[in-house]
Amino acid sequence: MTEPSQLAAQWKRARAVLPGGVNSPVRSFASVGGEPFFVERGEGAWLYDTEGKRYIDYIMSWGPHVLGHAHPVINDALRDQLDRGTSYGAPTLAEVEMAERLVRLVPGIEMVRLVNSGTEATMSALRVARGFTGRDRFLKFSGCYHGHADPFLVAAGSGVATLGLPNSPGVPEGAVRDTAILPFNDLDRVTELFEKEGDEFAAIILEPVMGNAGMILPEPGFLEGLRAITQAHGALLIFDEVMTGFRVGLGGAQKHFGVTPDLTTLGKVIGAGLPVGAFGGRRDIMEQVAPVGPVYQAGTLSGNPLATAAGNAQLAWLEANDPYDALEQYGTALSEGLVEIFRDLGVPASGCALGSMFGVFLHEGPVRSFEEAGEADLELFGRFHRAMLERGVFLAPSPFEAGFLSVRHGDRELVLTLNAAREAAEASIHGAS
Ligand code: HOZ
Repeated sequence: MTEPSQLAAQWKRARAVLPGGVNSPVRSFASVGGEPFFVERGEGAWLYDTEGKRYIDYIMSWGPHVLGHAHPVINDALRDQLDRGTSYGAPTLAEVEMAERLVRLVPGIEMVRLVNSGTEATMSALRVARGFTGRDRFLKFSGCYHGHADPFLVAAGSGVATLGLPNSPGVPEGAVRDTAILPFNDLDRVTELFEKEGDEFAAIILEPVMGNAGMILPEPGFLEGLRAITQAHGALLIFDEVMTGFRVGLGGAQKHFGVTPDLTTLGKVIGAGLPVGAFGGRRDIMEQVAPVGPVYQAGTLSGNPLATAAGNAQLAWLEANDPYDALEQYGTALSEGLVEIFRDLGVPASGCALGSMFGVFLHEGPVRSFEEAGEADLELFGRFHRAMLERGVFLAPSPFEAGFLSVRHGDRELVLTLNAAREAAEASIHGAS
């Protein structure tokens, strides 16, 4: 048990050597206020802090733990690999196994390259799209986050939006000169842009379900429309499924919505908590990647044995058990419950759930874009977040994030969460904590 004074001292120690005391900005609680806790351990649906307090976790390391924290299947796979070494810088059959599984399950992937993070996956996919088409420009949608590589750091949702940063200093103008931005779900604007300048575009990249601006679903026809527009103009369609891959269902959002992109990026979820990412797609495009083709991409730790061991174990479990309907039932009950609690108290709210992801906006809805997400009551969300934390529920510390479930979230966690939410909503609306 850590004394409060000890916790303050630990934060001081952290802030002295890490910017903001953290290694990724959104962890700092900058937009919701209050102090983060230090994690001591995770088990199933729960996190335990260094003060001995526990929380129902709806972040799940921002996606990876579909099986919950410290699942025996993952731990056994890691232990088995540990005894055989942690990195070789040489090929393994576990990489081939993971690639085969991704090719089998994700409709748009015929060939794949494993990397170390979602950021690496998206920056590499963009390079491949540019190399393949011989064009430089690409379109992204405001609020879609594609990692922190320079060309994507415009209207990037997630951490930058959380901190109120429109763009990041340090990104040269030249790096974003070829980045076009439009609002999500606005097919007319995309059509208009591509009618004028479509033959300059290498790609359209998007999160098929936005998860870095809160959770926003594509409207019927949006993904299909983007598929038709890119095909008509010789541009590639890239689905960034770093969040949605193996989260909304086994084949990702592309399988769920029946729209197949040319390239797909995957990330943390395929590593079950170990650092990993992947980009893959049509064979003719992926054959542009070195050493088969001229588009360079490399990494000492790519396809790391621990990451592939954990990832293969999680993906095999998911393929064998297909838990997504049950997860979606929980997510629907949770998002509908939260919306009802706020509406009963006179606060506009809306939400959705798909597979193992869910989201709630303090906005009457429907929320169709990042612009509309910004109209939600962000201050009330901050107070609600703190009140939930006091009651042992850990929501993402930003209104611009989706929530993540695991197969270890059950009826008990749902009831505890909604009971806490009733109290927390009342307290946050009426100013008490
Ligand atoms: N993209 C994730 C959340 N939006 C990453 C979490 C982080 O930024 O630390």
